[in-house]
Amino acid sequence: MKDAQPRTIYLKDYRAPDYWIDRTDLKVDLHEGQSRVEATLSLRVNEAHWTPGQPLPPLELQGSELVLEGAWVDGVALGADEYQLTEQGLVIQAPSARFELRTRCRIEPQNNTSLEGLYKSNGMFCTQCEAEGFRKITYYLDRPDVMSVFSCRISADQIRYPVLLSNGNEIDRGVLEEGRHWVQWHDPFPKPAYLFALVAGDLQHVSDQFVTRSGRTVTLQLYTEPRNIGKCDHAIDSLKRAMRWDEEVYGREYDLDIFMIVAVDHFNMGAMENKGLNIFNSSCVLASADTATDASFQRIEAIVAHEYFHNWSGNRVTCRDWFQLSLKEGFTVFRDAEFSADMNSRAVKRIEDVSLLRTAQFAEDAGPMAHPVRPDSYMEISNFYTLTVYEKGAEVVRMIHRLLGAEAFRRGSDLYFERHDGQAVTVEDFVRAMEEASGIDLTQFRRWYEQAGTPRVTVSDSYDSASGRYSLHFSQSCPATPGQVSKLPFHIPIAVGLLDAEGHDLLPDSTRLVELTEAQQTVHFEAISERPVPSLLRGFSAPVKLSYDYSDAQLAFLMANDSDAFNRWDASQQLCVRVLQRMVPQYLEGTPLKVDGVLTEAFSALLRAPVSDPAALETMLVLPAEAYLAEISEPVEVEAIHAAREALANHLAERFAPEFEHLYRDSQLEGAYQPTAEHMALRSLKNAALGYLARGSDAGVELAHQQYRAANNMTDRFRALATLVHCERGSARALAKSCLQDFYDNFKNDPQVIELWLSVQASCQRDGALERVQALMAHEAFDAGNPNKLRSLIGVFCSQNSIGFHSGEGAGYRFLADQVIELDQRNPQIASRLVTPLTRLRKYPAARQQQMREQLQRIFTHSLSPDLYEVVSKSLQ
Ligand code: B3K
Ligand code: ZN
Repeated sequence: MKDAQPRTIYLKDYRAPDYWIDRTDLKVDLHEGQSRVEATLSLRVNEAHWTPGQPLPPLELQGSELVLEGAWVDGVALGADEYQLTEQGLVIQAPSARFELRTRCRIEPQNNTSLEGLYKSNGMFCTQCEAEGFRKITYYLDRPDVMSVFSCRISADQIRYPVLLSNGNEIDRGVLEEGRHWVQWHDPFPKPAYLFALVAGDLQHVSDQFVTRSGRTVTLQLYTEPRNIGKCDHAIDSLKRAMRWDEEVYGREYDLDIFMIVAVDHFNMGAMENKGLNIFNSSCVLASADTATDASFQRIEAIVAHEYFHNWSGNRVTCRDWFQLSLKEGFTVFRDAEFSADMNSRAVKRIEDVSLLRTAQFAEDAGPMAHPVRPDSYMEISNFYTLTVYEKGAEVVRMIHRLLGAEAFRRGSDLYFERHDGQAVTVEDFVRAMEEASGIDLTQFRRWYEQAGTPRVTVSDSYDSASGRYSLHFSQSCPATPGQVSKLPFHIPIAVGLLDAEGHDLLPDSTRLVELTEAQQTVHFEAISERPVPSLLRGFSAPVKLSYDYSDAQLAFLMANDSDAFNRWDASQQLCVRVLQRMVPQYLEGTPLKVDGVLTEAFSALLRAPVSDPAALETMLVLPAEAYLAEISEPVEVEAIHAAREALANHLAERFAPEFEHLYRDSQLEGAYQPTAEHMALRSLKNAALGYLARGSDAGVELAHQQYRAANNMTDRFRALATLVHCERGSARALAKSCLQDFYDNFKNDPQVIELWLSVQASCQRDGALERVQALMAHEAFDAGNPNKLRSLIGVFCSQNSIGFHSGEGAGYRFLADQVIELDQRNPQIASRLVTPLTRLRKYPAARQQQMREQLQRIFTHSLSPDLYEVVSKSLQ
């Protein structure tokens, strides 16, 4: 066990820095062996912490894995007794209230496997500084409330690294001896160090332009390795749409003359919003019809927009400290979700986001790492880039939007951006701007930022036909989470509709927003002519678990009639969940699994109605995921859930074979591939139908094979492949094998396609899954140094292949523990993310729980990074 336990940092201990850094001038000299970083910092004491005449506080700079070669104060070299090197960094005594510190350090980016700080990916140099990576580049006040004007001079070999990029504008360049060259960059906007970026490589770029609404021309450039130059158009188009949208919806214009994106193969997450120089995981930016699925086209559009939107929500107005992370992330996810909803199907986007929230964020909220949207403590901040901070944080902003209305929300965001431009601020500043602009009191609402856990809302109703009064009785509670035993009531906006017997809305304007603020609360609706069916939490107006005792027939009624598209989908899911939950005990008792008739009838109505919205229909054909069914079960009966879901899917496949065949035929598209919302919707419906057809008959399997061979785009090809690989029918076996081989042979040089190839195999639940995953780890396509490959294979297996991961008397748990222990030495951030499935141990029956615990304990006997230490220790508590 590790003896030096990482320190816990508390929000309540926040203190402004003792010094500010007005200017940061970097000289980065890149080499294959040792690179050099010279940093000249213009320092100024924080006058709030110092009275003239008193001794100046020591300057404590953070630094990690740096070799200090020299330090100079106001041009004079410091002697060995004039500075201290500590475990955290470098400490010096300030000579005066303002001074200049120059340091020179050696670093070895080529040996930096953590992918944090300055590192190498496929021969190019790149950086990732958020949250605390800049301290691996030079000694610095590496905290977001220290905002500085940066300049950066990069020098490197001219042949290997013809392209040298940093933030802001290129202001000069020149040639040096020995085939080297340099480029000088300057960023006029003060920024925290986490937004610094540097790239050096043999890259090509595509270029475009955007004219802002005030008439300025901005150059847009996307840099990539030459082989990927044909995969840039979609990202550039997405960027232009995002720039226009932010002007129209938020009145925000881009501020520099150039906006650059660089695609990098080795990257710990999706992308990074460095000022003027976004760095992207290749899989989140590169796309072509032949190599990317519709899902990745949409993901790219969303992530490009997300990073772009950070230019205001994150960069111009940044976070005071990392506890405020959701200030930029929750707000920016809300912004990108609304952008995607405007570009595509609003209902489908909402359904996708809510599915993720309910499956994964609710699980996080119920697990050992549960934390508020604004956490109040952490050991390692990298562990807090979570679904809670991002997705629940976005839901919290969405609730503010709903409570205020679009116009007042816009006044609030204008006030926030204008008042805090160039500042590092807090969630409180954001909420206050919203309050001031709207006149709405959000005092109680702030609890959403402070209290962890998913609130439960239980609803019952009563109707008095004599007076025409219909009443909804609400009660709310929130389960205990680590460190928070009891919770106060939340301010919960609940959008309610009431349907008459014909399925029409009874309320004027169709929906009323109920604001729940008490633990128990009753709301009355007057002049209601008949007992209605309530449609609750329309559009998922709050991130809660709501229950109302619907009958199966009422759910089927809502599924067919609700005017709220989200709630039609939700009713279909709830009905499926009910049916599946009744099948779980049948499986455990060994009795035949029975599908209830109401569900069959509801599907019959759904499939026989004319298709008005193919995308929405597709979402209703997708059964609740096993991971979602697991989240709502306690204990999780893995095999029973799987068997029930399979039985239901097979039942629908058999019962509605002709309908699926029609859907399949009617959704065919002619002509060249287009990643438009309309075409994507038809493809997704067609491929959902194909999945059922292949379950239902050998002819369906053959259809999938034909589609695989004839496809003119990656969506159809990959969905056909996935259908074959996941199909339980004997006739699919050989076809799956040959198509997998064919797919590999055709795409082995394309990393993004190989990620799909790995993930489709990792998620295959047939017997022997662990052995297949282990064999793939030895395959030439796998690279344990690349996070995308780790996620596609190990991550997908452990989080999406429940049968494989939980089978073999804990063999899957041992496997994951082995991987995590090894990986922690190289890349702690990824190790600590991959371990997540083991942290859910308390959801499982005793025997499995014990096996999972043993593996967590085994991990804990090793000397761990702070990242993994925090997650494992909290899971074992
Ligand atoms: N802000 C980055 C995430 C950085 C994660 C650091 N471990 C990407 C984003 O959310 O836009
Ligand atoms: Zn973000």
